[in-house]
Amino acid sequence: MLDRLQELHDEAMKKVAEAEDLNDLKEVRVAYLGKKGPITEVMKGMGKLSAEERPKVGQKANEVRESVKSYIEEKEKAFEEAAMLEKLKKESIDVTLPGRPVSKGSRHPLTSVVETIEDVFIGMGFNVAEGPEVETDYYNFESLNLPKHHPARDMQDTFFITSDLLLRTQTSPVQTRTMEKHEGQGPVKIVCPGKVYRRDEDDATHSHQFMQIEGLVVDEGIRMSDLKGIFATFVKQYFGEERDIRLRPSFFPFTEPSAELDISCAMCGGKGCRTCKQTGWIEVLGAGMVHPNVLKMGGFDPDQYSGFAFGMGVERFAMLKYGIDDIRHFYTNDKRFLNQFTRV
Ligand code: 2NL
Repeated sequence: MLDRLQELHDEAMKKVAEAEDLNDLKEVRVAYLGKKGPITEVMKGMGKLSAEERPKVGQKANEVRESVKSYIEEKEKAFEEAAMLEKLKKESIDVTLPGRPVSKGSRHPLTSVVETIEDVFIGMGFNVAEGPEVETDYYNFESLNLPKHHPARDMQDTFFITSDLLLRTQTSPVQTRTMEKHEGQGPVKIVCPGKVYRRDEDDATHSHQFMQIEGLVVDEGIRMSDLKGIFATFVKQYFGEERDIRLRPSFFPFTEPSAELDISCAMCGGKGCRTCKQTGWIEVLGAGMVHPNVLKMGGFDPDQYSGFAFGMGVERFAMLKYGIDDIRHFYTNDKRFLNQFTRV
């Protein structure tokens, strides 16, 4: 029996030595050390042995098992290490390879125009205020002297959400909200940039959603000449020193008197051309003295306070400054368009 065990040992050791991978080792383990293996088989016959021989065979069997087992484990470890090394080699990263270039984004032209305009007004002591795009009928219309069924509401076709909620048609509601916060105490000096919405057919010069900047100054003794002075400074800083301005009478329900601001045409220097339709002037914004009703609803006493307000379309300013011929370029995100503004 001892000889048989030694024979099995040598056989198993040879197979382990010949094993080429983990799978081969598993087969040897199952074949020789498993419950149905020959060593177990030999040990089952131990009952027939004498009391003297039994422990010897038992010891030998254990020795054989241990020896085979530790050889298998040793080789398993070696295979695993080799596999790991192979894997590390395969997955190693060449840190000296040049990186792939990441294309840099840039400010959207509308964003940079808004920021430029904001900066000019901040330089004249204005604060920047923002507010919600979903507004109530009260803030968008009523507080601006546009009661329900007023015909001038039709000037701004509106996206209604409910009978009382709507997408703001101008950023003026931010201004009436700011007036309320001042609780009748001047001065108020703000510009309000933001998206506004109107039910319009989109074409080269109209969009149902666009950017607006409105401004509001309320204090004691504010006059039309203050408005004109602020505009003269603004236009020269934004469009260039050589630009002239003029005011033309106009109408808005929230201002009285109201005016339209023109700037002298840069294309022809005021002589008249296609861009200015032969007038030498280009209309850029609407403005006026804040209507007493609007001051009152904003919490200001119109006998003590007066103010001026204005509103401009940001797209129009960007189009005039950069010679863009179609408003839709701002929203279609064509990189050939956007890439031209990486440095503004
Ligand atoms: C335009 C003209 C304008 C205003 C907006 C305003 C705001 C308050 C009070 C009075 Cl809180 N007025 N805003 C005034 C005049 C004109 O916008 O053509 N916008 C595109």
